[in-house]
Amino acid sequence: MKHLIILFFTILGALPILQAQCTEDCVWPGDLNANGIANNLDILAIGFAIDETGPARSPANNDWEAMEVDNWAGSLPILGANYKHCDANGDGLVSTDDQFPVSINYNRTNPNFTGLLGNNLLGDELFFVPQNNTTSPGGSYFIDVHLGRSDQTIDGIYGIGFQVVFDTQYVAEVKFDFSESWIGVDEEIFGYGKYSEETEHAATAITRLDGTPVSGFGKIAQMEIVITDVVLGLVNDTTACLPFSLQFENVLGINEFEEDLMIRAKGDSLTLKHPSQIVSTQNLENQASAFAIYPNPAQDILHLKTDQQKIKEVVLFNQLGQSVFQKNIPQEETKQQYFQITTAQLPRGVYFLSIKTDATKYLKKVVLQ
Ligand SMILES: [Ca+2]
Ligand SMILES: [Ca+2]
Repeated sequence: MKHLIILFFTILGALPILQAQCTEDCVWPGDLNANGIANNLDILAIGFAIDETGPARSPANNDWEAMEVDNWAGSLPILGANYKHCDANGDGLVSTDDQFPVSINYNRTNPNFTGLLGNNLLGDELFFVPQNNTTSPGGSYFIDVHLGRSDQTIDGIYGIGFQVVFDTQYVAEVKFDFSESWIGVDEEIFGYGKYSEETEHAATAITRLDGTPVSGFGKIAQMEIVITDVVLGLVNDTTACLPFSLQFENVLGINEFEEDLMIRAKGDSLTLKHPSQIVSTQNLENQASAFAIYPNPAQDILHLKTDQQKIKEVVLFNQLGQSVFQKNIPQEETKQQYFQITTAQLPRGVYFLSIKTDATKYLKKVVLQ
């Protein structure tokens, strides 16, 4: 009898959760525009469907599979996807939270996929304005992305998405900042950024949320591309330089009717250098005056102190570009204006101290003796 009971519950446990088999116009969590792929351009759909409500999905999980959902009242103006697709997380409401299934299922495709949306047109409407053309291992490029020029304004844009392609072997992280964007500020817009090594590109999308397009020119976002601590080709060679090129791909700028504005884009090329070149070629000594780094030369302990800025990250690397010490400082900690590194165990010689604060980033040559 005991065995029969165990058998009964074993069979019960193996039964799949009953769910209607989807055969037509199925929802795939993260493919908001129903073109067969989850990617950054799906975020543009949120600009049209925001605050729409309809039947929730059951189960409301994020598994990349065809799910049955009853149709909602509206649909995307041109792509035609019913708004049920825009409710990517299945809670019955379209909100900016529907970005999360896009990130979870990023770049996944289903049998409906026939090709990427967006253009690769060449021109100078969308372009990079690097704030620093040169950086080194462990450093960052800060790159403003501009759309339109004073003599070539962009008229009636509602949303834009694009991918940025570069050599991902050098890149540790990419961050996007939308706080200064002529497309809109604060609650007027929603900005999305995505980077992971597997995607082999950084992707972003910005959409307005109020149904009203804007016209203008200038900065729409800033990208920070963080370079890995060690770059092969710069190790052991203080004179080496490597090109770091950036290209736009799959650009889609749309108006409030979802019509393609055929935005033309232009890439750029930056330079990666050995850290010692950065120190010698840029006047970072002046910048570093906001810091007290002492003693230098140092023996057992190196002290850092700032006047006002809060220290976020400290990395010490050797002349080979190898990180020998790294510390991220949680922002809730209060003593961020003072930090010390124990250097007693390190070989004597020249090092480079990289300090990131809430305001900027510094690189300082230090000597251990
Ligand atoms: Ca899609
Ligand atoms: Ca939702």
